[in-house]
Amino acid sequence: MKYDFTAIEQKWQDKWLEAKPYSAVTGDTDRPKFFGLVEFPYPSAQGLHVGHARPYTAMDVVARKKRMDGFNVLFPIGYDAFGLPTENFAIKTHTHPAKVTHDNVENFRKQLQMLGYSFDWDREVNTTDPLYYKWTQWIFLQMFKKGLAYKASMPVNWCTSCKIVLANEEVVDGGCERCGGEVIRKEKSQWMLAITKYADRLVDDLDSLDFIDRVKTQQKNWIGRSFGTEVDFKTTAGDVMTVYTTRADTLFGVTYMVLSPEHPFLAKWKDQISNFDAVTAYMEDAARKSDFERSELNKDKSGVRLQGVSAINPVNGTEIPVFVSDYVLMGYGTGAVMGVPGHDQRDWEFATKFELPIIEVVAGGDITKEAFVLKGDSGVMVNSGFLNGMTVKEAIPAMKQWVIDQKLGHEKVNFKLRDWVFSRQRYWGEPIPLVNCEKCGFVPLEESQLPLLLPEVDSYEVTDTGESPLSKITDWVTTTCPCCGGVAQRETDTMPQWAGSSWYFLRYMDAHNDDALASQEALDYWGMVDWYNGGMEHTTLHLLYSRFWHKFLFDLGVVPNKEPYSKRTSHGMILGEGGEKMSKSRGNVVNPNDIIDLYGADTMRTYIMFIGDFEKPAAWSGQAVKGCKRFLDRVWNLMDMASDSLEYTADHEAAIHKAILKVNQDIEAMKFNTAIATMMALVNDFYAKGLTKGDMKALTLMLSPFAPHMAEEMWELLGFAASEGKMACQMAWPAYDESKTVSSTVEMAIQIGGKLRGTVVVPVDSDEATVVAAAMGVEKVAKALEGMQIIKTILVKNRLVNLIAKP
Ligand code: ANZ
Ligand code: ZN
Repeated sequence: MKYDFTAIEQKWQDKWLEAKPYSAVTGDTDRPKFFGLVEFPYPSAQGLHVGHARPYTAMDVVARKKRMDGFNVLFPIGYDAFGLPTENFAIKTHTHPAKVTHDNVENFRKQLQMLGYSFDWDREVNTTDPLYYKWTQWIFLQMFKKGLAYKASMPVNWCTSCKIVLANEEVVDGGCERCGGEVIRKEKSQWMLAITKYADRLVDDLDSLDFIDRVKTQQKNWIGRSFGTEVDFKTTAGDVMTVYTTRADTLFGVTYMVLSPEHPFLAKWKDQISNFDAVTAYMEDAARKSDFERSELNKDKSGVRLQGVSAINPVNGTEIPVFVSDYVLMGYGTGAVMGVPGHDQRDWEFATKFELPIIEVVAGGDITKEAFVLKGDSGVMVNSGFLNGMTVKEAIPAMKQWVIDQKLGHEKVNFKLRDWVFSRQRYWGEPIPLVNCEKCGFVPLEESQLPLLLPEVDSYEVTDTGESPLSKITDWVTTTCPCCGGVAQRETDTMPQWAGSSWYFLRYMDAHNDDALASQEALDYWGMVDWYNGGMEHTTLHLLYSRFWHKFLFDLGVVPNKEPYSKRTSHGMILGEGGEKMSKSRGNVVNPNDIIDLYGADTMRTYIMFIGDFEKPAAWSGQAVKGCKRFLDRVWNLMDMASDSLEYTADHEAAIHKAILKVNQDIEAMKFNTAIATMMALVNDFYAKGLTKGDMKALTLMLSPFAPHMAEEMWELLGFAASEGKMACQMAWPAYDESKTVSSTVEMAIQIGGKLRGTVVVPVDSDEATVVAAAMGVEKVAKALEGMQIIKTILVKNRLVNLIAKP
């Protein structure tokens, strides 16, 4: 019988859609629950690509396995469909973005179903559905009411080609993340979300989560919490210059001070600074550089010394020069720093360039060559008055205390994290449900007015001023104030694409609820996502944003948990043949549809799981795809060879128990490739020694999470569907007997006088007498011992025996 994958896959996909074996049941207390989550796709016009197939197949394997383990599994999918690519495509093709989205979603759904994913299709969500974005708007309103959404005029990143404001994280190497266009700075009034209010909790609560280390580290670095001291320096200009330092211990080593080019003191000191022209010119120069350029290490240091103003080091009364330099950023700390060239590399480079003194205050390095930067706990204080002899670790708090006692400053915690720029001047996003009234200011819509629907427009192009296209629809914009009834204007900015994805996992719990984002029962029952796998590129944006929204909802009492996700893992990228990134221009993009046409979805799934270590990037190989197809063919053909017995073949028993255990553990550990290798070895065994239907049953169940269509078909053909009255996907994971997974014999090395002379197979845990007797039966050993007498035997159980002999 031929393995007709096309017919088989269609047959089972239809059956699954009809019988719904993958439905999650809210409130089922008979089974433990498991909520497995993948990052829902952006439904682009290009369709699903192999980059989706890797994480989706992985979590599908896990979900299928969890069902077999008796869990009530929630494994949902949806579409993150607002955003620029669709809007730009709509502009280009003169099609409404809603229509574009609809068509793309249809295509995505078809592709996802073709891959045999066990999603619960009744819970599908779409962020552009008004019934969905009603709740996105509702959450925003709660944030507004709690003061977490506020308007601020700020220098924003302006993409000159997309004509939109970009969040910092959307600017890559000074260019637009989306179009690569030039990004300049522009003052604009924006809606902001105060994620920084949650910064401490976003760091601290990571400790309780089962996230892979690199995710935790990246989030911590992004939030960038630093514990330091603010210290006041008197200046001859009269004002006190406050600096932020994490190294209060180095105060005796301060030889100069630096103000950021944007620091307000510079303009204020206009009359005291005798070279103000040069300072102004420097400030203008700096304004043209990005923060990224300015803070790069190893870049040539520049600056101007302020003539006529100096500062006093409070620890020793020394008068020190003050500079303006662009390596100090206004957006961090106080926008001013104390220069410690002996122990900060950027300060060292600056001091070297401007020939400023470099003082050693921590012994152990060679400051004539480079700064001696703190590494671990090393270093003892020198040239530092009352700190001398202390370690850096002791000196930091000691100096901090001195500063506090002298009323020269205080402890301070700083963060790198900035508030979230939340408005976009584009059409295809959630309308922000606020109106602006001359009398009342920004007023929230009544909740009963939600969803505030996106109005129809004729053109989606942004205006030249960069206002949203919505601003052109005057009869939509003009409205009445919910507060005073007077004339008011609707907010015309829309939300960023990150909004809808910040809470979508909650909607899956109760996807059609019109009275709440999800019912209390559903929220309580499903609780935290048990396992969320997704891309590393989402670590500092989506993953952080959604943790923030979830914490906010927790504070409101809407959700029962502080954190949304118990466990987070991440997969490596799929590269093209030859190990390069897949891209249209390289012509190395693999389309999953082509693979499905040629070999079937089960081969695609098996290959994408076999391709290599799940956490690492892996290069596509057409050759290896064929190898996986061959493996499935071989499995299929085993059906003809199987004898009728339902027992395991004695020869295979240990191997089958071992394989069941190994595949089980490997799926949990995301070692999908070795799970498949284990089954490949088992299949080889079956070919070598023959097999029973019982052997085949175990193999079919083991393979079913990976190649579900083929497994169902074999299950049926072998008669198990009839005898068990269930589909393979509804069966329990095959049982294994741990005692049978251990072999009963071991191969041991035989040494004579420490030299290897042969090996012998003996029962596990054999004693000395048994091993020696068996060893004597080995011809080479017997020969070597001819005429000799064993005077000592050294036995390493189950590994080796060393015989010491003399004539
Ligand atoms: C003196 C010093 C001596 C420093 C030393 C470091 C090492 P983190 O850990 O990232 O918070 N700094 C402070 N504000 C700055 C700004 N606006 N622009 C550029 N640099 C700034 O870094 C804190 C350290 O970065 C501070 O501690 C300050 O340099 C510098 F051996 O003060 B330090
Ligand atoms: Zn009003």
